[in-house]
Amino acid sequence: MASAQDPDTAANAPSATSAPRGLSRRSVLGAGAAGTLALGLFPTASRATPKARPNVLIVVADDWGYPHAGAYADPAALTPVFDRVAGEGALFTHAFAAAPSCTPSRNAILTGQAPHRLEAGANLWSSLPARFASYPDLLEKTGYRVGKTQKAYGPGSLDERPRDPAGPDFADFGQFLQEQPADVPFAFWLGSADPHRPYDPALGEASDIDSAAVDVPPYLPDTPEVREDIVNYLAEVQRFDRRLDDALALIEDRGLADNTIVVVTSDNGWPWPRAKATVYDAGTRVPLAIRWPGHVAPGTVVDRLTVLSDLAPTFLEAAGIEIPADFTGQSLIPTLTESAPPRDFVVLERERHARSREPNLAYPARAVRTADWLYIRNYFPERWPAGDPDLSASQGVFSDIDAGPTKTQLIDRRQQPGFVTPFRLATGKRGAEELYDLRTDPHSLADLADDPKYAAVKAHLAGKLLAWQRHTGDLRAANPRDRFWDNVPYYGPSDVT
Ligand SMILES: [Ca+2]
Repeated sequence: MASAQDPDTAANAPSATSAPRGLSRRSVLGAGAAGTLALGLFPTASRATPKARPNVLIVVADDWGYPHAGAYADPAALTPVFDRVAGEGALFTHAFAAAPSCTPSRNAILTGQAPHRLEAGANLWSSLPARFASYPDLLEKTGYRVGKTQKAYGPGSLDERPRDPAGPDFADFGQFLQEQPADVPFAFWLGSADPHRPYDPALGEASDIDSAAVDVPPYLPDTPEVREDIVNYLAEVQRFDRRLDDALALIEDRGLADNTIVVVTSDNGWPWPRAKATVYDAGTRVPLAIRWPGHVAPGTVVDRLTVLSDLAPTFLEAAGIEIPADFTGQSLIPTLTESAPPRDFVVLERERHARSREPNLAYPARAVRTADWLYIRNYFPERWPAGDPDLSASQGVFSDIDAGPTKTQLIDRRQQPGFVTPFRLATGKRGAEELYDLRTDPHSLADLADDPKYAAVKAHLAGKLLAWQRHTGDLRAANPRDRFWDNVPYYGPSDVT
């Protein structure tokens, strides 16, 4: 068991071990320039009153990856509304989904927990046992009105719960607000299907996005077809951004903007080979902006490592509610309102994504992401990381990669120059450990795990991971090749990725 004396472990440990909150924490840490700005503005748990409690609006894209926004200087993405939210609040440059897959990532956002603590909920198309409370459930108990529209929890079965853990469903945010009482705070989840595949080429053609300007990362072949595929993705990102504009207009027209925390993010990285459903940055690193007038200084840029399980405790603390001691996420309020100490690492993970390996096996992995390094443990390296290559035609191949023009071309031309390496990077088997120096290799292309020069770094990061796993009750700490997630029910169709 890790001890509280171990700063590396405490950096990403359950909130029970973190410093006291509110004014006591501020006095412990001292108030820097940002803290001075915020001092006295944040309603601490002891001072919050029902009327002061902020509304919470989270707007969640589906498969929108970092750095595909204007605020991150992407050369082709057009996201003026996201950029505005970030400029009026905080832009996070190192935010990570807890898992590179819809269901476990959304579960982590909703519960404040690392996916491995959520039993079946670490898998795609799974279930979430009722004993895991969501932040909307906890807010509702203290008087918040909660609701959601479109994709929130899931995909998966809700048979074990009374309703979606994000709250009751509404046709849209406008309908929800029409019924909103004046003196009651709300928490709303605005889900979107953008920019999840499949794409409509007409949307891309109608956009102003320049295919010559798009950034094709080095793990993909740079072809006209891939560029067009990226344009079509960015067109859906742009559509998501317009929808965000509509939501902001609704709260601004009603005079609610000043007391509403607006969070804009995504559930996992973009749906490309060696991206979504991997624990490389392309699968886990996501856009994140948080606007909270009067609490977060405009133009704040947060480089601190952040994981989306941090959002639930953030919302609870903002509402003046005690954060459950077993949350692995950490409230972002100290980061947003004062100078929080650096976080040494975050842990990212995956279990079963699509139905991709007969007989419906997972590809379990855990990753330690520091500012400079990415260390990965693959617990079943004999399995195919992107899915079996030899399934029947009806089920497709490499089914952890979403179907689309890039995947089709990559497979069709896999033996041609320019495609061999991207195909291997996307589909080839991986070692039991991987190690990447992100300072020189931001796309994690050159695995250093077997290089003796890096043995000490690898051992150091492996130690951090194991300590954190023990601290958070990950069954893979004691039994790395446990079969639990291979065997839990899968509720999705067999041919969906
Ligand atoms: Ca997703």
